[in-house]
Amino acid sequence: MLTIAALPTPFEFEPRRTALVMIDMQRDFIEPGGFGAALGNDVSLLAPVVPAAAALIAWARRLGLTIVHTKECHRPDLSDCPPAKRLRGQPSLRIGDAGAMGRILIDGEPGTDFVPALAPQAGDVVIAKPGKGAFYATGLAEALQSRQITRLIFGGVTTEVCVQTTMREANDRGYECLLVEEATGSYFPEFKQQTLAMIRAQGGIVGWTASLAALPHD
Ligand code: TIU
Repeated sequence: MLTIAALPTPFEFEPRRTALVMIDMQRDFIEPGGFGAALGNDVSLLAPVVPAAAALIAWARRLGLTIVHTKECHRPDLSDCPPAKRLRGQPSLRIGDAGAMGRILIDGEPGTDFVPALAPQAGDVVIAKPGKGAFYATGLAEALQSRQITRLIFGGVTTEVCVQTTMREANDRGYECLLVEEATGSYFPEFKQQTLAMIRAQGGIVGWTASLAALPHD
C-alpha cells in the first residue's frame, strides 16, 4: 500500500488495483482551431496541463498502474450526438463541422486525437465517450471491473466539465477518486480552483486532491 499526501486526508492505494484516468487530452481542447476554441475559449490556458499530465502518466507507468485515456468524440454520422449538445450556444463551429484539424470532435479526425506528447502506449485502455462523463455509453465500467480496479487517479481537461462529471460518476459507483492538481486545467481558472475545493469539501464528498509533488516514489 502506498500513500499520497492528499486533501482532505492521506490517500492510500495499491498500484495493481488503481488506474490513472486521463480525461480528454485531445488537440480539439488544447490546440487552436478545435472545439474548445470554437466555443470561444482561450485554449492557451490549458498548455501548462500537458507537461504535468506527461509527468503524471510517467509516474503511473513506473508504478504499473492501469492507464486509461478518454476522448470526447462522436461517430461520423453524429448518431451518438444529441441535437441538444450540437445545437447549444453560438459556437463558431459545431460538432461535425469541418475545421482546421478536421471535423470537430469526430472520432478519427486529427483534432480529436490525443496531443502527441500524451499518446497512448500499447496496453493502455482508450475509451471513446460521447458524453462529458466517461461512464455514460462506454465500456469503462467493464474495463475497470475486469482489472479489479477500486481506486482512480485523475488528470485531464476540463476540470469542471469532463473531469468533475467523470469523478462524480465514479464516486457514485464506489470508486475512491483523487484529482492531481497540476495535471488538470480549465478555460476558467477560478472554476478549476472551485472544483478542487468542492471535491475535497465535506470530508471529501467527491474524493481527494493532491499536487504532483505529493506522489510517492516507491
Ligand atoms: N467545454 C469544456 O470545458 N469542456 C468540454 O466540452 N469537454 C471536456 O471537458 N472534455
